[in-house]
Amino acid sequence: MTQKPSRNLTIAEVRLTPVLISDPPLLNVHGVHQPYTPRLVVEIVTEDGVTGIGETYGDTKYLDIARPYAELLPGHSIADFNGLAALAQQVGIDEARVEDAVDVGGLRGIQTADKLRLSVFSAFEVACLDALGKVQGLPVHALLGGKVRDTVEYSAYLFYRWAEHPDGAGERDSWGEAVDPAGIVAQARRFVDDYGFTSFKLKGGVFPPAEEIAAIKALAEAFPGHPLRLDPNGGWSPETSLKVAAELADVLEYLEDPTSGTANMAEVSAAVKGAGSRGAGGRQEGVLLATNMCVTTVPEIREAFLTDAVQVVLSDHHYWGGLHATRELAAICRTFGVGLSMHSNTHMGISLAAMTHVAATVPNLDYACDSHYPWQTDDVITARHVFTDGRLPVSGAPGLGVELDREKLAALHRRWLDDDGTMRDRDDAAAMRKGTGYEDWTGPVLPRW
Ligand code: GKR
Ligand code: MG
Repeated sequence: MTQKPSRNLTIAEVRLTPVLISDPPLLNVHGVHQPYTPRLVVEIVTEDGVTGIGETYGDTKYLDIARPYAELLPGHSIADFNGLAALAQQVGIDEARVEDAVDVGGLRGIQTADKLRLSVFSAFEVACLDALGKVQGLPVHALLGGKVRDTVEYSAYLFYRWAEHPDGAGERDSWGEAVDPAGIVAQARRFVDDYGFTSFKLKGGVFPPAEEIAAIKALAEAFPGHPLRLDPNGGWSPETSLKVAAELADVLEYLEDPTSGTANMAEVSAAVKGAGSRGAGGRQEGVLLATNMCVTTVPEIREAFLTDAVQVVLSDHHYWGGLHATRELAAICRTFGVGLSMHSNTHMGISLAAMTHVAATVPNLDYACDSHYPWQTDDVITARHVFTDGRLPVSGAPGLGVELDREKLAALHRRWLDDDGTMRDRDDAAAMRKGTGYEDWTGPVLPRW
């Protein structure tokens, strides 16, 4: 019997389109989101004319890697994931520039040349998976080994926020201000009504801890028994972290990055063992500590796990280097009995599709995933994802199961072209300085409390 000839998997063309997407004035320990944030859309076209798409950060430091990397790809196979990853190592990065580059105050952990490369490579890997899935008539989750669940649960990502950006810049949405417990509970109610989320994460590190404790207690009262998380992005000292942990031990699913650095996290972790409801996950006593700041690269895993600094790691396929790498991280976590959740920051529907596919394949993804998606009104896909009961269905369509809307892509790219340069790099501290009373803001000196 003759076999059908396989189709040509060779990369013919790579297209990179930086865009600016609107973002509400969400507050965090470092400042406030700017009215627009940069993302990069990657398209990979095979010699047979099949196109795959991916998405990642669009700040200058990522574009500076994506552009030379894209030039290396024509002639290589979309199925050669290891080879394509190795090629990324050929892109030279000026280490000094890595340290100097505008960053979001370490909200996503350390900044290294390798992590930048992985953050760029991830979008290309997703685009190749999308294209390969289309060629083979298989969804991305099947290329990763198959789904273990039909829907993926997401949590409501609650933010303290202003009603609008300073000076009325950008778009004004209908969410209004949330700067106190009542505002946070009202925001949570809308998340429940509009999307059906049943677990909640509050971005903290914005107000003195007593106010954030009050907000979590108000959520616990309004939504009894629902999983709650608080994440001040390393804004507290170990002492403050312990006080907050003691106050919230009975209601928190986990406490995320209360303090900065593995050593501080290990100190807090050791002290909260035995205090409260860490047994909720059935593993240990005390408040569980989670991170997307002190374990964001492979070299950081060993110390954090051996010192029991964290009990939950938030994966993120962007900076871990793609969907295969996320599955490797999951295997390491499984080996050490460390739980797995998923991190997010401002993104569009291509990334959400990729997050959902990989989450569907990981048996030990024990927690509802984070997603900023409900805060994003701009997208480049033809049909936006719709949450039902806080969940997204796992697509069975070939590839990612989302299609690029070229008109929307062009419009958001036009916004990037027209920008005077101020929005092309995310800078929450600069945005904060525009707020009334924060003119001298340079970002927090950690610990802030
Ligand atoms: O977008 O403000 C934000 C978040 O604080 C984000 O950047 C963090 O990286 O959401 C993230 C987190 O969980 O730390
Ligand atoms: Mg976090």
